[in-house]
Amino acid sequence: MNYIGKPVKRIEDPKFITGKATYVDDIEIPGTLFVAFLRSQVPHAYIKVKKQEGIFTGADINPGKDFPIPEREVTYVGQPIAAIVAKDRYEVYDLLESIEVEYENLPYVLDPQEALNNKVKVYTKKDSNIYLEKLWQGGDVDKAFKEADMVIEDELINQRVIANPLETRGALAYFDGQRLTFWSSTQSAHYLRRNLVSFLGFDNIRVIQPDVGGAFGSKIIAHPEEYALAKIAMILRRPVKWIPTRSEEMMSAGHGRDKRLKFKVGVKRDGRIVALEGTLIADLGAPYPDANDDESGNVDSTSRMLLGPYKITNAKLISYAVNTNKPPTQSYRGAGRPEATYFIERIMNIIANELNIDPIELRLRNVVRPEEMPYTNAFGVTYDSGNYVKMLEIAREYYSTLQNEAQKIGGCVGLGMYVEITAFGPWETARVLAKSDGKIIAITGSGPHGQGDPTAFAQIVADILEIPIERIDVEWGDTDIIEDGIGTWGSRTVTVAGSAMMKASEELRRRLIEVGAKMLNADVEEVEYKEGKVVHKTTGKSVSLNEIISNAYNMGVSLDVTYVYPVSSPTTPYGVHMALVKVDKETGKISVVKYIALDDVGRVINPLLAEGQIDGGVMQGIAQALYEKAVLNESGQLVNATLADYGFPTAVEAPKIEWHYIEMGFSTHPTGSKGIGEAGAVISSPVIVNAVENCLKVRIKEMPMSPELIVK
Ligand code: MCN
Repeated sequence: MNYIGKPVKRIEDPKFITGKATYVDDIEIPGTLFVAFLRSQVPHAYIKVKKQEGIFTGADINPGKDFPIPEREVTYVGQPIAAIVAKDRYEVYDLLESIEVEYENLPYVLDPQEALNNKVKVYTKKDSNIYLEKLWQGGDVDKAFKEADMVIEDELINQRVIANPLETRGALAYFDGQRLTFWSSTQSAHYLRRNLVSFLGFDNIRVIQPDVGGAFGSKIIAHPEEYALAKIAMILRRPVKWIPTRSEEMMSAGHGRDKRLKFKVGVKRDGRIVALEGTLIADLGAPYPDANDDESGNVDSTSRMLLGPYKITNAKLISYAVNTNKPPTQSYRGAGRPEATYFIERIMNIIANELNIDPIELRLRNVVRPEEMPYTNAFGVTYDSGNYVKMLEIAREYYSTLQNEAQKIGGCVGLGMYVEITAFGPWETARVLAKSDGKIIAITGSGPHGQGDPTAFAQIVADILEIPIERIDVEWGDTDIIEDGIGTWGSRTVTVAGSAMMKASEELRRRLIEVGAKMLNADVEEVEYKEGKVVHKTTGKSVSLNEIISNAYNMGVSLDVTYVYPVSSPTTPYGVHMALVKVDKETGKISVVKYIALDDVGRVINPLLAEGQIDGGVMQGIAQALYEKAVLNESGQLVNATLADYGFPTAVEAPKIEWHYIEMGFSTHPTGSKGIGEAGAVISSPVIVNAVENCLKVRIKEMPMSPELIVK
């Protein structure tokens, strides 16, 4: 093995750093018309859009239905209600003003707690605002609380935030009379294609994912505007492009998080948790009932991971996913796991402070022991492997150094531990083929968009085929080049798509040996594969990869392998993170001075890429702790819908982030890896809040910890 485990620089970077990347808005087809969407100004109303030339309403796009463009009922501010087409993007935005809409306002509800009582209906067509109500339970909570020495009750809020990738969503659609080609800034070309096929009832569709300027979960779903654009392209038979403005994006690309937990925890004097009970309320906003994805799927993820890495055998949770007349929430980096980690790690900090126990000691008294692995928690999730005790012991050293530094500068240290689930199924595809010019092409069915997975794939293929990495071209993001695929999310790509890539390469290697052996007039047992050559074990004669490739097809052997890797179970990375913060009590300003991350993600394929993911994820969580919140006013309008108003962090706010990977064993996937793409975002918010709470000695119940909140 030459490449796996090494900090190979990203092979996809040269075009980005030389300005040669192609984002969807860079693609120009002559004669393209621009599309803009008029958006609802009110949170709930019946609408009537006046039919005019060049305007597409729900009746044109989806007759008789309210999705993707409502024909009659709007349920949140920012919902697209009509599309207009013009020759250029400036004209199209001016023309939006010419669309006449009559609103018949309806009662609306914005507070999820209030929405639960169903007095005001979010959708007139639905009797209940409760999308999902679920009881999670293990052990005997009532009995266990009687054994507690202390019971703590409180409520914690994980606020609504916005993913905000630098590149907004956007798409270009062209129907040539036979085939629809659809370029989109998406996290999965295949997933988008499946959705367009089912919406249009037409399957001659090719979806292309050009370069993508970040997504963070917001480009998983097929957005209403994308369905509408595809339909408009089919009607007009001309290329049509849609690129939203930043404010539209912030309003309507889908928000993240927005969950609150009322909890009651029973502990022994020594800090052992004997029982945990809670009510979780997740605000879904108002995704249209026909939409294919929303935050409801992630509410289960928050619920089942609420117990963290701890052995809490008596636990009970009622979770509600409730609709309100707000913009929809959806997957945002971590998709439910950051909220779970936030709640349990805040609870741990509160217990540590109440009982005056060292935070590492408290966690050591509660974590699942290594001999209990694989461990299934009280809500049914299996943690596949790991040594939480050892991780905490390793963390102790870093923690005490950080505490010494804190003392010197008058700062405070916060700590958190997490376990999360990554590498979701159900499967992923890879295609590895040898071309007649000697190039090896590796194609993935997933949809990387900044993580660096293509470099990791090249490393994997190069190692299996024992050839220089430069011989490998990695391709993705086009439904024409590989039969099917799932996508990039849930920190699944290097593990699931990487395992598919590994298996496909192994099969290609097997075929190369088969052909090589035939060329050497030998049986496969008589030859061996070595550094891109097939060598006869006794005569020492060999044939090169290029020679094998040019002979294979004559021998009736295809060197084009597609492999579908089925995922039997996800895998659970874990770690301990800590931060040193300084709080200026006079101005309320909080500075994160240093951040240390210790993570066990199984085998690390490329430490440079993995570390980059930790840096970005940690910064996103710090931003949630300190700066970010989607602020909606009393009529459900997003009031900070610009980058100037929203607390978007920059490099200036980024602390020194130190990453150590603590490899304590491989996962059972062929790559041996566990995902890392979301870990930083999963754990860093509570680490920062815990640090500030330790400084202020006041219980913190909400984020962001803005200067106003601190000074108060
Ligand atoms: N890696 C590794 N060894 C491991 C685990 C990961 O070397 N044991 C490397 C991989 O090679 C890959 C990167 O780390 O380069 C992330 O891999 P993985 O954990 O498989 O996660 P995914 O590639 O599936 O990324 C998804 C994850 C998610 S869910 C969000 S949201 C997110 C994130 O990635 N969005 C991002 N990181 C992002 N980074 C960028 N630049 N842009 C986004 O939109």
